[in-house]
Amino acid sequence: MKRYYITTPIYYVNSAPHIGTALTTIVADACARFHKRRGRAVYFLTGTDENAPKVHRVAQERGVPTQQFVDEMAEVFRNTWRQLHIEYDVFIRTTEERHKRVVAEVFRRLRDQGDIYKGSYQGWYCIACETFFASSKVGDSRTCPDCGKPLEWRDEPCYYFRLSAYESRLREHIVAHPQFIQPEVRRNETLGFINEGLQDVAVSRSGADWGVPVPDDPESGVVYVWFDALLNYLTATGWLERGDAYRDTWPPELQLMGKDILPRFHATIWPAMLMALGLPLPERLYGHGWWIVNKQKMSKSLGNVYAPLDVAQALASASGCALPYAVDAFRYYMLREMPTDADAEFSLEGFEARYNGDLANDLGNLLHRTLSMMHRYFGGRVPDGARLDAALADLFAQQAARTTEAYEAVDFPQGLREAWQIISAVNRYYDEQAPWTLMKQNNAERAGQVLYAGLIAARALCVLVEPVMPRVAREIACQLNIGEIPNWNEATATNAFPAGHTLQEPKPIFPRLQPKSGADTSARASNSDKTVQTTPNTTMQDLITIDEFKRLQIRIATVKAAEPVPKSTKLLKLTLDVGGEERTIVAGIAEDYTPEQIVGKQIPVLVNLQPALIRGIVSEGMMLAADVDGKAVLLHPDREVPSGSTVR
Ligand code: ME8
Repeated sequence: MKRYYITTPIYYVNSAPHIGTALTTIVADACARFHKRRGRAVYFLTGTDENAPKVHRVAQERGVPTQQFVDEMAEVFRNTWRQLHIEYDVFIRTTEERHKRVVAEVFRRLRDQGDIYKGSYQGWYCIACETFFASSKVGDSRTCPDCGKPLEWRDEPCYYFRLSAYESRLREHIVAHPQFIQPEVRRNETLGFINEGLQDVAVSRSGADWGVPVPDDPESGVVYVWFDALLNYLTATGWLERGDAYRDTWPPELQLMGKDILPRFHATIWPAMLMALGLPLPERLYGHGWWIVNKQKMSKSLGNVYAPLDVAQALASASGCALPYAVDAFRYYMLREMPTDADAEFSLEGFEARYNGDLANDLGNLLHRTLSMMHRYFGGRVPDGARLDAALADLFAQQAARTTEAYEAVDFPQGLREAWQIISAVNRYYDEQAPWTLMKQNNAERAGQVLYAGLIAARALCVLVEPVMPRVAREIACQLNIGEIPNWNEATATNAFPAGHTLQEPKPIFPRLQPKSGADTSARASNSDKTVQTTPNTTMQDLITIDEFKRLQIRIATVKAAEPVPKSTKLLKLTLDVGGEERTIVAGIAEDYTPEQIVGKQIPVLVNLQPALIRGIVSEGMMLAADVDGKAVLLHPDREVPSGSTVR
């Protein structure tokens, strides 16, 4: 049976995954899970692009053998994906022998049939983009038209792929298959790119010693990394090795990538290579937009590159949310705010707002308040005669269908908006029907029916969010006590909870993040049975990195002398010994300690604080003490330590 074949790009391993790389992989994982849950056999491929010159260069700069470097980095990618709940079927690495055999074989075949020919190359190369540019495309600045980095001049004999010969066939294919390139904006970009005229592309690099050697002509160096990398999608099917059996996956139904690598590579060179090989083309190429940070492209030099796990971990620490659910919350944010046509701004504030608003207030609260009331009013058992009002049943089914349609179109923001309509409908329904009032009026039967809507809605959400938040979905299924996550097309079944079905005690999945100050604009108006969840007292933006912490130099000082500061009731002037160095500091502890009580004591002091003039005294640091209801309480080492000892 043909498997639904989904791919991500294979990632350059010169640096670790960031939120941009994670976006494509999370989108692919959500698509794979969605199609699996709809009953398709899925084949989900990701991996690493290891033969690139820039990868080799970074390994050399670090003084590590390149093979060792790529081995280590491939592990970093695998670990990151595992921790982000990515469930791929195959992880391919372009340094694998089976892949090198495919590259060599394709190169040979195309050369034998005249689609690859020998010539010479004069032009510019961008190492960052691993892309050749004809002189005519490069301005006087000699910087890359795509990324703006300086270009390298190349003048070398090389092989060319006859891309120009495929120009009209490519155009015809794109025009005849509106599904082939999505979203529409990328299709138009690609047609624009092709209409400028396709040039043959250099597909070998002489003088290079890392990559797949040009077959039968090693003097010509190695195969161009993009020609090599694109073929990973074919290698992973077992083409060359499995006879016709590779067709159980080929061609891919969905190839996902960022917008930068769609028009030039995946929508032109790649299908042209497949046409040259006589292979069917992928059905759909989808190019999402980019995450930008503070309106700028992410870059190491700007220091605005986020590592996905750091973001999830920070949320977990700040909110008290268990890490697997914080990871799912991160996945939710990635997909809810996913840049589709245009680029989108990634921000921690935006993440917090989605977390508090959509997850803690909406989804978490729907489950929590429904289960709480079921326990309070019905001892945690579904009462007799509970059934769903027809209007709600229709609405749930309609929203599930809309979610399905949007997920099918890789439009996760829309799909999630549609699914969340179910939550809003139940919240409105609770407010209108007020089960708490019904209970006071001794109308338990009607109250049970109203709460039954919450159960059906929570179960539907469990199904509809699974592709996006797989661990949260499992937890919802567990609290609803329904065992396995239900099948996709039974998401809104109205008879899912028989009378007497027991429910678990509710446990908050998404503890709220405390707003920094003032009103929390992300929170929705509360209604009467609002769940109270634990509130930590730090928000994510309050968290500092370990590097920021390391800038603080805290040492143990011994207090040599202490005296009151004239005309002040609060301040003491302390003379300290910090590892043989004498320092003076002014400390606000005179109301809590007399000079006699502090002399001889060992205390922690922040020694790299900018000096300050306080009441005419230069204070060269700050002592650290516990603050108990505004009173200072001294901190001491457990035992006497050499003065000047570092605190870390
Ligand atoms: O291009 N926002 O690998 P890569 C969203 N090895 N997506 C982003 C992004 C951002 N800020 N930054 C990068 C390569 N990406 C090649 C692929 S496939 C045969 C070879 C996306 O590691 C980018 O658009 O540079 C691309 O889809 C992916 O990360 C990998 O980028």
